[in-house]
Amino acid sequence: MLYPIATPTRALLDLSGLWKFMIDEELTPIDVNKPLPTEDVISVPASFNDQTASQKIRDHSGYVWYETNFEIAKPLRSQRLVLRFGSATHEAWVYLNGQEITHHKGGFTPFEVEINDYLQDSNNRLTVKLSNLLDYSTLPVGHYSESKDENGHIVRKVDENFDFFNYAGLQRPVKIYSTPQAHIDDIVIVPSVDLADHSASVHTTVKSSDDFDEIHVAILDQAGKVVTSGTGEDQTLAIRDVKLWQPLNAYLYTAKVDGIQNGKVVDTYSEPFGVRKIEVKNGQFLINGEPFYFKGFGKHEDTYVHGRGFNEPVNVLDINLMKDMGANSFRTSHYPYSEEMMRLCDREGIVVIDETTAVGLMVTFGFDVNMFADDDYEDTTWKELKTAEAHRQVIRELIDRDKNHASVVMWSIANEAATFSKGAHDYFKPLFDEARELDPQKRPCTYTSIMMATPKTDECIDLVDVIALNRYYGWYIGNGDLKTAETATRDELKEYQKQYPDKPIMYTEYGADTVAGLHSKYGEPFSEEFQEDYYRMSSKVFDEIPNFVGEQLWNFADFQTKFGIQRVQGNKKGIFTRAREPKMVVRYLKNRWTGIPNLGYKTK
Ligand code: BDP
Repeated sequence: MLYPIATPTRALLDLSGLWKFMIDEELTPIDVNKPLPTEDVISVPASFNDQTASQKIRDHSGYVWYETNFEIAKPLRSQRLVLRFGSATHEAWVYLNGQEITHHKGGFTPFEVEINDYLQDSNNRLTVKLSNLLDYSTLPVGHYSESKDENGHIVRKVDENFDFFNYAGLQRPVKIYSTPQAHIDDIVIVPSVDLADHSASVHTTVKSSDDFDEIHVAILDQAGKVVTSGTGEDQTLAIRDVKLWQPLNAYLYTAKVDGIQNGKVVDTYSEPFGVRKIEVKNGQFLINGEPFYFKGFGKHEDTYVHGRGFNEPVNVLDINLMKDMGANSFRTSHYPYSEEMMRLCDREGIVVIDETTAVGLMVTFGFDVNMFADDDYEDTTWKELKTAEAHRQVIRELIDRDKNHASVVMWSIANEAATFSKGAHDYFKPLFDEARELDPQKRPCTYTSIMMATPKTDECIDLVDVIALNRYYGWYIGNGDLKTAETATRDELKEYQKQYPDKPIMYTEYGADTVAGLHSKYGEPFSEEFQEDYYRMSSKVFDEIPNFVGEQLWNFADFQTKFGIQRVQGNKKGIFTRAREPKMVVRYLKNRWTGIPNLGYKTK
């Protein structure tokens, strides 16, 4: 799916701003033929939750309504007009002038619909009903329950089966774009690099409305100069003296696609792309033929007031903070991030592990890891969950959206699923097959593994190209005891290395809750000293393991979660606070990471 942009043949309207907003109390039905019965407003794009002084609205589980009015300039009415949501969390029913025009489930991927047939000459009313409900059939996974209040009204409850606040709303840009009737629908770009020859062949496939006489593709360099061009829906173009997209040293070409009718350009679209080669070989993760070392983070889209809403200044700041520390990568834990962030990473040379919304796929998830030691413990996840269809859908939509991004080097199919439990392999095998089949660039695939999934118990390691571990020795296990944690970390990594000598291993989570400003002469847990000691211990072990190809710590910044006795206004494992102030450990990590080359670490 193409990102919406203005081009010489396309106009773009942004519906950001104040929309009418109300929660649905489910007392009287809402009539979509009339304006919403409220004067309250909310800002779009953003989560609705933190824009209110009312706890009832903030914590509402169920349905909410959004409404805006817009005008379309007359000259545009002859064009094909498409309404596009960057996302709508988690399920949306969309009405234009009272008629339902589309429905979408899944809160972190875009969807669009043609609106010409529903438009009025003026004062178009766009109404959106959203649900923030999650259950055993959705991704993310929530425990859903219903009860009745004293008046017999339904009370819905979602207990998140994951460790982040269930922010919802129109969290990403809502836009209308125009195209001519004959239009380009999608562009697929697959570069193959010949490293020895300093050349690349770029395979482009253009999907269109089928009424062009000819499709023309020109590849422009960063200065806008045409380096090669050709004609055809499906073709391979050669680039000599190719400039590679490298980690933290990005070079972007542009594929300028023209749809031609009677010798005239009718539709045109420009897609930026990078040329780079990704391989997993001999226990290493290679970018452009050289071993890459991941330095960076698991993150969240989470900021004050915006909630999980698009916050571009913070995205820019986060990337700058990462680069300043010598970091080169992050994972989009635990859902696809905004398209704007992916485009930013392409430009900045930030390497991304792109994750689906598959989080919470373990029905017994909790912070008490001791329960797993119990002989009677049995995990019944794969008997209970009905997420396979939603999972297939998000894989399809994520790959469709992000397939051309140079920054994306690997897909994470799930976070901390019960891969140790009976039925896991049957569940995951078709999903990995599908991802591999769908990705035109054939990137490696992984899932991030939960602590209970060990070299002994994990049933799905054969499915992954890279072993990605989320580990909390010294925090959830043996809290405060870094000596024992060091041994456990080392023993487990050695075991993985021994059993899977050809698979690269990395940490995709490790960390310790740390209250900014809390200090301890004794290095007690929650202090800034402990956080630093914890990371020093971990780094030491990482450097001993030959196939260890990267460290992405948990978390870039403190973030909001649901309530719980383990959370004090959220998760405090950030190395930055939620306001992006550095904790003490940032100096240590900056020092370490600026000393580790992006390419060739341990081999030079
Ligand atoms: C892991 C999850 C992550 C949590 C983290 C933690 O993948 O979402 O926030 O641990 O407990 O279970 O801090």
